[in-house]
Amino acid sequence: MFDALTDRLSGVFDGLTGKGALSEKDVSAALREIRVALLEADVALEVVRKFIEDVRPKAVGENVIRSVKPGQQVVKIVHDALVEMLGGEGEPEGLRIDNVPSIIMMAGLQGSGKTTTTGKLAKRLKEKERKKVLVASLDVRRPAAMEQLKVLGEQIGVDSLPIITGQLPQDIAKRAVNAAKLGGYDVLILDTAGRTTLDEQMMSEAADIARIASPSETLLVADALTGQDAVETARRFDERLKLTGLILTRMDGDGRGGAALSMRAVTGLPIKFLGTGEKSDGLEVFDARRIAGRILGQGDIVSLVEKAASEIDEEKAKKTAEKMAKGVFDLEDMLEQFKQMQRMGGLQGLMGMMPGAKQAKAAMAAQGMDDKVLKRQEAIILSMTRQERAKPALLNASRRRRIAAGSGVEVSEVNKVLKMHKQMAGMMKKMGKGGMAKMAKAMGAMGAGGLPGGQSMDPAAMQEAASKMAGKLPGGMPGLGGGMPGGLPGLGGGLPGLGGGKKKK
Ligand SMILES: Nc1nc2c(ncn2[C@@H]2O[C@H](COP(=O)(O)OP(=O)(O)OP(=O)(O)O)[C@@H](O)[C@H]2O)c(=O)[nH]1
Ligand SMILES: [Mg+2]
Repeated sequence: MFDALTDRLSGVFDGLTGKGALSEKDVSAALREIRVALLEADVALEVVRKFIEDVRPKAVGENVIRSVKPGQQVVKIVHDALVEMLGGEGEPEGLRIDNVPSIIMMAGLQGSGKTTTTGKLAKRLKEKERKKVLVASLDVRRPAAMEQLKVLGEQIGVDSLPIITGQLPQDIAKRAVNAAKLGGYDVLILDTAGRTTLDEQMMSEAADIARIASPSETLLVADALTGQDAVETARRFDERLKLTGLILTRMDGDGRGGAALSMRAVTGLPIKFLGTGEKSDGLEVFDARRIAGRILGQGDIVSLVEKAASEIDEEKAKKTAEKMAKGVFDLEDMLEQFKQMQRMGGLQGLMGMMPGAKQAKAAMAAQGMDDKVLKRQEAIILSMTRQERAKPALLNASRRRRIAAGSGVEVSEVNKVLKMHKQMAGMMKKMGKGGMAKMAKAMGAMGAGGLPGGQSMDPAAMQEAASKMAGKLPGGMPGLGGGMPGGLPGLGGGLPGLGGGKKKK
C-alpha cells in the first residue's frame, strides 16, 4: 500500500536509530529526507510543509537530543505527527446510522468504485452490525448499472430496490426512501451515477438526490490511484454536497499512497474506509494509528489479528489448540494451517501486515517462496491417506513414492514437507499450553490499545516484542526452500491457538 514510502522512511530511521547521539544537524538532515520521501509518495506540498513544521521543533528539542535513545524519540515524534495528519488519535468514528432508516449516499467520479463499495458496505453492515440493508442504484445513464447492483446484492444476500426502467434518479431516490421506510430497513445505501469529469449536471443531480433523501452520511468514493486528482475531486464535491466522509478505493494497487495521506489534511474530512480489493470483503476501517504504523514499517499487528479472528474457523481452531496443548501436531493440522494462511490472503497478504515485512518479503522472493509453493505442499498432504496424515511414521519409501506420483512432484518434495512437519511439530510441543497463552497475551497487548493512548509507543519496543513473538512461533520452515525469515508461516500455526485461547476466556 505504501511500500515505496515505507522503504524510504525505514532507510531514514535506520540512520537515526543507529546513532547513539544525535546533533541538530543529524535531525535536520533526516527531516529533509522525510520531506523528499513524502513528496515522492505524492503527498500534497502544503501538507508536507505543515508536517515538517510540526515535527521540527519537537525533534530538535533538547530533551530529545539529550535523551538516551534520541533516534527512537524522533521516530516516535514522526509517528505521532503522521497519526495527526491522517486523522488523529482515538477510535475511528463509525458511520452515523442511528435513524431508521439511515441513508447513506455514495458519490464520486465514474469508475471510482461506488457500486463495488456500496456492496462492500452493505455486506459489512449486514454481517458485522446486523443491520437490515437496502441498496438502490440511481444510475440511469449506464445501461447495465442497475443490473450490476442487483447482481451484487444477490451475491451478498442484501435486498436491492426493484428496477423500474425510465424513472429519473430523483424519482428513484424518493421511491427508495419510501421502500426503506415501509420495508423496515435500518440502512438504505444510494449508489449514484458518476461522470468521467466533474460537471455541473452531475453535481446538480447529486445535490437534488441529497435534498430528497437527506442522507445522514454522504460519502465520496475516490480512487486512490488518481493521486492528487482525488484530493481535488473531494474538495469540489464537498463544496456542493457537504460530504461527511471519504472512502479511498484501490488501496491494494501499487500507487504511491500519497493521496490518501493528503486527503484528510486538505479536506478536513475523515477517511472512513479503504477499499482493498475487488471482492466484497475488500473493505477496511480506516484507523489513523494503524495506518501510520504500517507506513513506518512497524507492521499492523492489529489488522492481522482482526483478520485472523474473522477468517479462522473457531471450531477447528479450538480443536487444533487442544491437540497442540497435548503436544500433538499431525499432518492434518499442518494442512489446516496452510489453508488458513491462504484464507488470510496468502503469504503476500500476511506479510504486508507484519513488522519488518520488507526484509522478509525480499528474502522470500529471493528463495522463490510464494503461494504456489504453499499450494503444492497442500497438494502433497492431500495425496496422503487419513491414516498417513495422522501418523506420519507410516510413510515409508514406497508410500512416499506413491504420494509424489499422486501430487505430481519429486519424492524429495514429499520429504521436504515431512521434514518441515517434524520441525513444526517439535516447536508446537515445546510451546505447549503456556507458550500459547503467553503469545496470545503478547498479541493482545500489542493490539487492543495495550499501548496506552499510543503514548508509550516505542517503535523499537514494538519491533522487539514482535520479533520475540516470532521467535516463539515455529519459525523457519526450512522445507519451503531454506530458512524463512522471522518465522512467518509459523504465524499460521500460532493463530489457531490464539483463537482457541480467546474462546476459553
Ligand atoms: N483493486 C480494486 N479494484 C476495485 C476496488 N474498488 C472497485 N474496484 C474495481 O473498479 C472497477 C469499477 O468499480 P465500480 O464499483 O463499478 O465503480 P463505479 O464508481 O460504480 O463506476 P460507475 O458506476 O461507472 O461510475 C470495478 O472493476 C471494480 O472491481 C478496490 O478497492 N480495489
Ligand atoms: Mg456504479
